[in-house]
This record gives sequence, structure tokens and C-alpha cells, in this order.
Amino acid sequence: MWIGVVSLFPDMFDALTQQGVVGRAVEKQRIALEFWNPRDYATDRHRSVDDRPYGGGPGMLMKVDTLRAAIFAARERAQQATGLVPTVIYLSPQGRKLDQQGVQALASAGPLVVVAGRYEGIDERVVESDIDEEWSIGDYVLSGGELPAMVLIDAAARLIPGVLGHQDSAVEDSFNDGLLDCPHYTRPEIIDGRQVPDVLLSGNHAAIKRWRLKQSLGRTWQRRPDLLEGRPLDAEQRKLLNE
Ligand code: 6GU
Repeated sequence: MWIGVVSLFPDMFDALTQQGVVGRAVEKQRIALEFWNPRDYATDRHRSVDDRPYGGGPGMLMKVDTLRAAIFAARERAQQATGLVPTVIYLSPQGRKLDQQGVQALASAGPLVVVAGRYEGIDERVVESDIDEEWSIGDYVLSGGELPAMVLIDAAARLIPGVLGHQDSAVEDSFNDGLLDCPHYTRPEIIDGRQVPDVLLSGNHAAIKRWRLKQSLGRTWQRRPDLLEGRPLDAEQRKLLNE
């Protein structure tokens, strides 16, 4: 998977790329991440990358020429690297709310150029002419699009074949089947008098699978009933519960 990132703070992405699952995926070249900094396209003495909003008011916007130069360079490189036209994504609180379904769609969409905004955002005409899709990671406000971009990239990366070992397979994840995850336990067998559920020590793999599904369903019903609305159980889940 090829991902180009347009950001004024590319160093923030070290947190994503220098350790853990995504770090390994970059090392193994399962993911290619490249960066474009609008500041590198600034030509004035102060290398400015912000500009004032028409109509006044507090805050600045990203300066249009440097932002577009970075987006165009990233788009061109995407085509050179992959032979495909990338999907250009802008992260903002005004975007479509990201969920696991959205992540799946983005992970299989081909090359992505991810634009991380700063300040009060970007000129609406740039959204209209240069951005294909606008996404949000939730209903709260962050100081910039870098963290949302990392959230998106991390979530998409773990769906790329070969990025997760089967040790931590995405197939087992919370949300892969639209339910919350079941509880997990490790050693010791007793903590402050509280035992690991017997079934997990039974060696009965069918019973364990059934118990985990029931836990997932119970938790989802209690904590996130919205996830169950209009979503009947699938055939395997019905079979497990009736066994
Ligand atoms: Cl994508 N950007 C910013 N700045 N804040 C957010 C967000 C994005 N999603 C939720 N809050």
C-alpha cells in the first residue's frame, strides 16, 4: 500500500512509523509512506504557510499555493510509484465519520494522499477541486489533522495482508464482525482472588469460541446497542449460539 502524507509536521509521524506494527510494515515494505511539507514550497523570506481568512475573525488558514504545490507533488509521485491515480483524502471534523467499514474501504482503495490540515483549515475551493474525500475521526476538535491521519493509516495498515502476524490477526479483532471484543485473560490464574473463567482453561475450543461470542454479544448489547440495530447475527454466530 502506498500512502503520501501532506503535513506541516512530518516528524509527528515518527510515532507511527518508528515502532510497532506499522513500523515493521514500513520496514518490510508492505507499506510505503512518503511525505510532502507545504513549507518546502514556500518562496517568501519567512517561508510562510498560513494566510488570513476573508471576512476576518480569529485564526488563520493554510496558505493556498504552498498547500496545493504539496498536494500536486504527492499526487504525481503516487502515479509514478504505483501507476494509479491516488484518492486524495482531507482529514477534518466536517468529514464523514470514520468507522471500521470506512477503514476497510480506504485500505483497498489503491494509493492514498492524506492531507493533514492545521490552523482553522483549508480554503473551500481547494476542498472542492483537489480533495476526493473528507473524513473525520470523531465528534471532537483536535489541533490538526496529523493525529487523525495516523489513526487512519494505522487502522488501514493492519488490514493489509502480511502486516499483522497471524498471532494478532485482524480477523479476531473487535469490530471485524461488527461486535465489541470479548474479555481477555493472561497469567496469573488468580488476581486478588478473581479467577480466570473456567471455560478458558478447559481446552474445549468449541466451548471457548461459543463463550467468546456470547461475551461479545452481551457487551455490545450493554455498552453499544447502536451497533446491533438492524444487524441480525450471521449464520456462524447463530450456529454457535444454538450448538
Ligand atoms: Cl480529521 N481533524 C481535526 N483537526 N480534528 C478532528 C478530526 C480531524 N476528527 C475529529 N476531530
